[in-house]
Amino acid sequence: MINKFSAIFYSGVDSNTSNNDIRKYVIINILLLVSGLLLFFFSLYNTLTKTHYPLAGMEFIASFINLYTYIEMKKIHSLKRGSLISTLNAFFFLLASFILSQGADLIFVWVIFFPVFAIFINGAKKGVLLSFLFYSIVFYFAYMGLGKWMDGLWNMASFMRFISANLGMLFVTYLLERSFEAAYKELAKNRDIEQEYIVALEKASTVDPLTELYNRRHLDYLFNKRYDKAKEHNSYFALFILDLDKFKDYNDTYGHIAGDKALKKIADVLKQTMQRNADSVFRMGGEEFAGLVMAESLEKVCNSISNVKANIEALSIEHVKSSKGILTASIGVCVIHDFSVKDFDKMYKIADEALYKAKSLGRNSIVGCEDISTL
Ligand code: GH3
Ligand code: MG
Ligand code: MG
Repeated sequence: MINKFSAIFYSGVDSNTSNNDIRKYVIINILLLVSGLLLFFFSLYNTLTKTHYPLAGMEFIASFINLYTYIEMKKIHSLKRGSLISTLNAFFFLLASFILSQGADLIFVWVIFFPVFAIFINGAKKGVLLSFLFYSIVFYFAYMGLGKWMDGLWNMASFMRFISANLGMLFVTYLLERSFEAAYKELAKNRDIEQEYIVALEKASTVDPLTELYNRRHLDYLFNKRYDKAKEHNSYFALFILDLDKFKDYNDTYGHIAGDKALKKIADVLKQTMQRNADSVFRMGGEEFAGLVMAESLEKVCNSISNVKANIEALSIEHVKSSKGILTASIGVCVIHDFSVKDFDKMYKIADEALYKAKSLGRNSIVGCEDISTL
């Protein structure tokens, strides 16, 4: 939660803005607001007490640009524009006040802040280049002022001290920025890794690893969505449970690995057959699958489910212990057309009972498709 005080320099940037950009954004705001206010104060001071009009006028203009950009940044969050305006502003204002003041009242010490802003806002490389450009002008004028500034007290020793202080600040700021950049890069890398984990976890929590069908947990979620959609379109809505016949025998005869392969093939058939609703087939566990079907007539619901059974048969997976000699499935269905009660458990129970009936009727059959249930 952002409190009012910290929001002065930070206000709602995009949630996918990088940490490094957020830092820049905050520094730009600090520069714009603080220097905007300071400049305003200086321009008043210079007008009222010093009658140093050119400087005062310049300060007033700079103050206006700073404060205007500060307010605008809160609305449009344009880092590019903010960086450009604040950097140009710092560059020209500091330079102009440095040159115009001619060493008076030590106004020129403010130039020591240039690298702090230039580097933090524009990054290490660009910031250092800008600082060098800035300081070559500054040092030139400082050199030209030798023996003249400060009533002639400005000498070679003060010039050298001035240079070392500024370059010292530049160097320290550069090192700081490089450290920040390295740290933020590391953070961004970690964020990417976390993102990958989240995607993998999301998948793991909804998808069955063997068949890549959605799992039981996801059925609960999708049931609600599909139910609402069917209700909206006043369609026929079915939940079916599909259980492979004599699959224990299949495993015992052909081995567990062959069993897994068969499960994958069946899953692929389910996906293909139900393509129109590809995300509506699920592996419930073991050799049991489920599906959600939505269609405008009962006939279409039944056709769709019959196709599933027929396509499994068409695979012709050998199963010597089954009565047909191939792997088959039994399917129990619950169809509704009255949407006054939303009850997954009840639909599941009806479909499960139908499945039990299909098994007891000799397997390889569909039960419940012709009857419309009320919940
Ligand atoms: P029914 O026709 O009555 O459904 O008989 P069934 O043998 O299919 O039923 P049962 O529930 O007794 O057996 C299910 C078998 O499915 C037990 C187990 O060997 C097998 N099975 C369950 N999960 C897996 C799996 O992930 N891989 C493999 N290969 N087999 C599995
Ligand atoms: Mg079975
Ligand atoms: Mg079973």
